[in-house]
Amino acid sequence: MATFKAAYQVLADSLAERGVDISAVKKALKAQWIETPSWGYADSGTRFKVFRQTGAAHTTKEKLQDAAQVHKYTGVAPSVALHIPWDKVDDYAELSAYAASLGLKLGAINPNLFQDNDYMLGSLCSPSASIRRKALDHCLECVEIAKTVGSNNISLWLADGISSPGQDDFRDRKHRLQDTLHELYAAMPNPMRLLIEYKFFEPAFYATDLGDWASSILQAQKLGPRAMVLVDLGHHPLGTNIEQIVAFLIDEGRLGGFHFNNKKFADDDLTVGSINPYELFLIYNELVAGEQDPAVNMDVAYMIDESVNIKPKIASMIQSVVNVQEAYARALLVDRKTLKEAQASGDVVKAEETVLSAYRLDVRPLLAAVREEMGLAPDPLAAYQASGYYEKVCQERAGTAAGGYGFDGA
Ligand code: PSV
Ligand code: MN
Repeated sequence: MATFKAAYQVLADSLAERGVDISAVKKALKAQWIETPSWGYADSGTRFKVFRQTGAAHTTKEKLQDAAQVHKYTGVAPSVALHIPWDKVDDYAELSAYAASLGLKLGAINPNLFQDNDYMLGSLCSPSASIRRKALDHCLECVEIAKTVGSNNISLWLADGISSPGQDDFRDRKHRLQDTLHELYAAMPNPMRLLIEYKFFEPAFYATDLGDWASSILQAQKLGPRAMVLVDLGHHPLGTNIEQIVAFLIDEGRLGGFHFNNKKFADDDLTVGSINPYELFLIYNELVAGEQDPAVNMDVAYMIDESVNIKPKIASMIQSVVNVQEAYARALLVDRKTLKEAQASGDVVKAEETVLSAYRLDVRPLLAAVREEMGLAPDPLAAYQASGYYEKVCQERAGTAAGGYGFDGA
């Protein structure tokens, strides 16, 4: 990174030649906001094994301390999502003040509807009215927590589904969900939003109640304008064109949230951009196209939802944030005028080359220059690794009780 200034000048000159307003690009990059998840700092793994890491966070306050490191070195990760009850505390106002003392805000509140034995047949879709009530009460508890900590997002991943054909009636379940979500939505004060996440598989073996973006948007449209769809990159069948889903959701005014991660096979929760950076860029290409369209109104909560199993958590989170920044920077540099002209004239090669040439740009010197203007080190990962924080917490946390992600049997 020592030489980033010379490389930045070359890039800046070529962009200026193209008529790019570099200060506007830098302004957008400085305003980027990427939330990180409390659970991404704790031990996690698969149902087969959760490997314990000495440096991983055990308590919610430790998770916040680690998240503060990610923000300290990247400057664009100022909020942290909570998962309840993994992050249950007696005093949420005190937790919020603690977060503020670290320079953080508390972000999306995630109810947990998947780790209670009562939910074997479902939570908000359960055939049992009393279990639906229990699940709903937990969601309402999360609304109260959101009010206390000043969060405007309830992020709902519904693990409900059925595991054998014939087990339950699809349409009855859909109606039960409509009713329970209706009550939840009614309890959410404006401007609080319900972000409805979908996932096509897991944990049910046969069908999932919110398995795709269609099932999420249908519910959102029935609820009202503050019910939106949340796209988690790991929740689609292989081969799905996620950028097209993103474009459609933007067009419908229903893209409310993002969970960035990457997958090779399924919901692997890998470091963002580690497997398919081109897909990430193409998604950002749609996001920027929406942002720059005066006819479009976008309010998207961008979050990382990763749970790497063997890499150190903070370092991976910094890699993810940086990869998201790079995807955004490249998408901001797509020559949209040329792209539109090529699309209109049917020049397929030129259109593709226009997109690809932005993807091929090395935007690291640009981001280094942006960070320098923000008073940050040009290379966040190197700066964090040189800080000695990880070695310090490894010593401090060695031998403390394992906790965190909440998988039992680990
Ligand atoms: C489910 O796979 C998910 O993506 C949801 O967002 C959960 O809340 C999160 O992961 C943590 O398990
Ligand atoms: Mn998710």
